[in-house]
Amino acid sequence: MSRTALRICPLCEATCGLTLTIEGTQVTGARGDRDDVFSQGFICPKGASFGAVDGDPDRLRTPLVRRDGELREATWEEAFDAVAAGIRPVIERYGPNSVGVVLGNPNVHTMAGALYPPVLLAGLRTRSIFTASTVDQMPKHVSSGLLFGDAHAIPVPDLDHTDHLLLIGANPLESNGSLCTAPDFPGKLKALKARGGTLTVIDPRRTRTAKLADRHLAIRPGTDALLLAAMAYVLFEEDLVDTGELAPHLLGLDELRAEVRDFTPEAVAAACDIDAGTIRTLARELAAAPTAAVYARIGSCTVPHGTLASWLVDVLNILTGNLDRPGGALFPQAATDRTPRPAGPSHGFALGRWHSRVSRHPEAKGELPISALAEEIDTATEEGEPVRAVIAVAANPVLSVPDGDRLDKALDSLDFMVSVDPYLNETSRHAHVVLPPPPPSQSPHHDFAFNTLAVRNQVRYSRPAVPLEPGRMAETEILARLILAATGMHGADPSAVDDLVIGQTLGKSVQEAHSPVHGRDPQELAAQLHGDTGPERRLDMMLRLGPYGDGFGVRPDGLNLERLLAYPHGIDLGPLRPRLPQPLKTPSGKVELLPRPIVDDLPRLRQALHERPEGLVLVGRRHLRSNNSWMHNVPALTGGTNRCTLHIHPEDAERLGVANGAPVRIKGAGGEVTAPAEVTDGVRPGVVSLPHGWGHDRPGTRLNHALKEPGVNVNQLLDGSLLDPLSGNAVLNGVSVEVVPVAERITPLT
Ligand SMILES: Nc1nc2c(c(=O)[nH]1)N[C@H]1C(S)=C(S)[C@@H](COP(=O)(O)OP(=O)(O)OC[C@H]3O[C@@H](n4cnc5c(=O)[nH]c(N)nc54)[C@H](O)[C@@H]3O)O[C@H]1N2
Ligand SMILES: Nc1nc2c(c(=O)[nH]1)N[C@H]1C(S)=C(S)[C@@H](COP(=O)(O)OP(=O)(O)OC[C@H]3O[C@@H](n4cnc5c(=O)[nH]c(N)nc54)[C@H](O)[C@@H]3O)O[C@H]1N2
Ligand code: SF4
Ligand SMILES: [Mo]
Repeated sequence: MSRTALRICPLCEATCGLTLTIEGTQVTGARGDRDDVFSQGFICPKGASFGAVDGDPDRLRTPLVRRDGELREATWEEAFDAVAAGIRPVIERYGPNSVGVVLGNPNVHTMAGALYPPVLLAGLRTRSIFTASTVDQMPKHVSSGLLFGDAHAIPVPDLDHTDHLLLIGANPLESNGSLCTAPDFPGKLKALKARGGTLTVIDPRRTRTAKLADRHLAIRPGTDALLLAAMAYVLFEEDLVDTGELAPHLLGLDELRAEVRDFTPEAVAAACDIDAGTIRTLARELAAAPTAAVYARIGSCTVPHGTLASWLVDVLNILTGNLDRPGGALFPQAATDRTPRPAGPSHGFALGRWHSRVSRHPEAKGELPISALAEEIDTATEEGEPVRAVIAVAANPVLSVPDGDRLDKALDSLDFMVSVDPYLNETSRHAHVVLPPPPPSQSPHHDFAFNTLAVRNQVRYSRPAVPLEPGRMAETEILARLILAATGMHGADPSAVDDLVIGQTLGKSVQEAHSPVHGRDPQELAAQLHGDTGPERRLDMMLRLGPYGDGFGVRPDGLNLERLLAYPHGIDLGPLRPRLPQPLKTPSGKVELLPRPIVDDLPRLRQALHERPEGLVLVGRRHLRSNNSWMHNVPALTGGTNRCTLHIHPEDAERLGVANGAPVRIKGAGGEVTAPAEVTDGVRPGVVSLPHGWGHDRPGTRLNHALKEPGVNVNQLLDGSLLDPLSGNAVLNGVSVEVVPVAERITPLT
């Protein structure tokens, strides 16, 4: 007997609604949910393989605990005993900073990852916090923090309504979008063109997205900040600046004009490999479009001037009056956002409140660069204790961050390590305890993070599609128990964690004048919460306090969990709407166009006008059927064009004597790897491209399919020393490499 169940897809940022076919407890099929209020039936090959991802036989079913050097199956009780026994002595002896917390990408794709890590960090009081953000979007957080006073206030392009999209360093036809949650991103780009709009793509590779564009410019990697600064220059010089309704909310426009003075199109052209005339055209088109949005992603963030590029993206949106207006770039308003407070000055955003111990990297958003994780473990200094224990949740830094070989050794040297991970992989194989979450079909889902980045306001919640298998523990409970074990409350009831958060949140809310529950009794409010589990009660609380909420009865037709459950395909909350000045949290209460740290970093960009490394530079790429480092174990998602090959332009291949399909050695500052060359003019001359997340040939893992075609780890080419200084983000794109053909061994004829 088969049945169907609805489930929001957690496999990328697009958050499509799926209709799963379930036989017994197995997911045997997945199709797009046509009635989903947001995705309306869209699905991609990854979503269609949900059942295979979910049912991968290599997923761990029970905890593993290291005994006599070997990871062995254990009970949950034994596992949490081992966690408490492993972490507490380290904290007691060496202090809180000796415990490193490493949070990986899938935390933004699970309810557990949204609700519990903040409690863990608060409980541990460690400053040794490392997340995937510093190999990804930290520059955008920092620029938003500086411009708007809130690192999480990230404007997203109004894809459904814009007339002109300038898309930089992103390839949504493969990635399905990022920091812009939009199911069917490809369809939205086609619709933009169908309604007469224009698409410009800036990317050193001629990607599938670039092929859709009206104009594709193959920029030299790492130089987007120069290009964007020159566009800002042209807007000022040609009197095209028109901030429209934004004007009263802006601070520093004249100072900005002075700061971009050196970045003339003529001055940046040679560095970017884009001619001055074209740069002027880009600026004029942006200004002339009835509405327009500049949107940039990975290729603009994981570079030496990531924060400046991220800042300039919003500067251009502001100078053309496109920030916060329909068709431009707007701030979404999610159902679980905090109760909006009245507009006005706030505390703003601080950077560098403390520094990493070894290389003195400034913190950003409370995090240290994940590139520095290895050295924080393996290097002693006089300042303080190295990291001696690691708690890794949904993270595979051995493959995702620079210099995995060094990290391998560092992790191996720890006193204690626990991984919350469904796989025994390149990173979790170092753990003393592995706590495996259930597969997504057995987990509830709500997109706390992605709804704050969605191109349309909406809210959806899926309960587990399949009941928890016997012997399984929900990831929410795993993390709650982990928090208790790590903070000296081992063995307490895990619901204590949810009750604590609920008590604190309601306690604060009743004291806030702008809260709908101002002056009420927190206990009386807590008693009104609905939900079968702690996390559901927390979701109910957030919905009720949120911008669309029922305010615990104040707005009777407002949102709460019960109402949301009555709409299994979700509730549409309308298109993005102008919100300024309410989201601003700067000390001035305005958009601070020219923050001090930006001014201080601009000389470095001026210097880049004259820099041009000799030789080849490396960029990454993503394949539609991939997801960072953890989907190469699913046969349905591997093979075909999804391969770990080095894309190289025919001119470069010829000059270097590289033949299509032949192995080449690629050398970088952190090491060298060998991969087959794929000669293609899809990448511009002077640039080679190797995808990340590969290199599955390390011993001691359980990834039977991935092992068959392991690929190589591109991040081994990096030594982790190249960072965007303001954000601590790793430089992963535009790094110098050397490529040499490997002399193929000649097999003697017998
Ligand atoms: N060279 C290069 N390197 C890159 C990038 C690049 O473009 N180029 N991209 C960077 C980016 S953007 C990112 S986000 C990072 C990602 O790097 P990571 O944060 O390390 O994320 P993943 O590689 O996706 O690995 C995720 C881990 O979570 C586990 N996992 C999967 N599902 C779940 C779950 O439901 N619960 C739990 N607890 N664990 C789960 C997987 O088994 C895996 O171990 O990589 C970065 N690295
Ligand atoms: N299929 C699939 N989807 C994914 C993921 C995945 O691994 N596979 N990962 C998810 C994650 S964690 C993230 S963060 C998002 C990322 O989503 P996107 O940002 O769309 O990621 P990419 O597809 O890597 O696109 C980055 C593009 O930047 C280009 N580029 C490199 N250097 C530069 C440069 O200096 N300047 C410019 N202008 N362009 C440059 C690259 O050629 C590449 O085409 O994707 C998410 N979705
Ligand atoms: S686009 Fe992303 S969310 Fe949608 S089905 Fe594919 S992987 Fe899932
Ligand atoms: Mo990412």
